[in-house]
Amino acid sequence: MRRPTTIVLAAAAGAAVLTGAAACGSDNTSSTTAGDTSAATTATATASTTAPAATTTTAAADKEGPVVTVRMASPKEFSFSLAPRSVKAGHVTFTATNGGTMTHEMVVLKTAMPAAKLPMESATKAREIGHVGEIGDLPAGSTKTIILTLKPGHYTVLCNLPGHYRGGMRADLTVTR
Ligand SMILES: [Cu+2]
Repeated sequence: MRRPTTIVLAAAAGAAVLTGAAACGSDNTSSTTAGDTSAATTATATASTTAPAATTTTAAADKEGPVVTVRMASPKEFSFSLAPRSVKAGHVTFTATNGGTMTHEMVVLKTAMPAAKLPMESATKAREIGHVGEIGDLPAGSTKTIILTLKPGHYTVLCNLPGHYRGGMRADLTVTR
């Protein structure tokens, strides 16, 4: 029944990490953390003191994941660019800024189709195959953010307001393991 104080601290830190992981729905993060916590419990007092600090840092970095900056309507009204164009799988934060003079949107599709080759739903809109998330109407001059959980693969990001996809508002995004 005698438990060193450090073990208690390790368990508390582990619980905090699990709570954070549950909030953004990542099974990977929580299972990894559980493994680390039990390992820490059986390890020496010295080892368990360092382990929770490391896992807490990882969970914080995982929470929002890499950030993709989406530049819309700048420098031209139908300009559309992503930076970076390749990110790691998991939670990905999209921050979209509409630098133009009309409303735009940002739709994320998981599809092998290159951004420039989507099938058309009508004369003015692309078909939204593999839709995984979107920022709806984004007024001129505003910025919005969404966090999506993305699996590895090819994605097309576009504005699908009538005529905007054809106008050039589309970009490829690669998600790696
Ligand atoms: Cu648009």
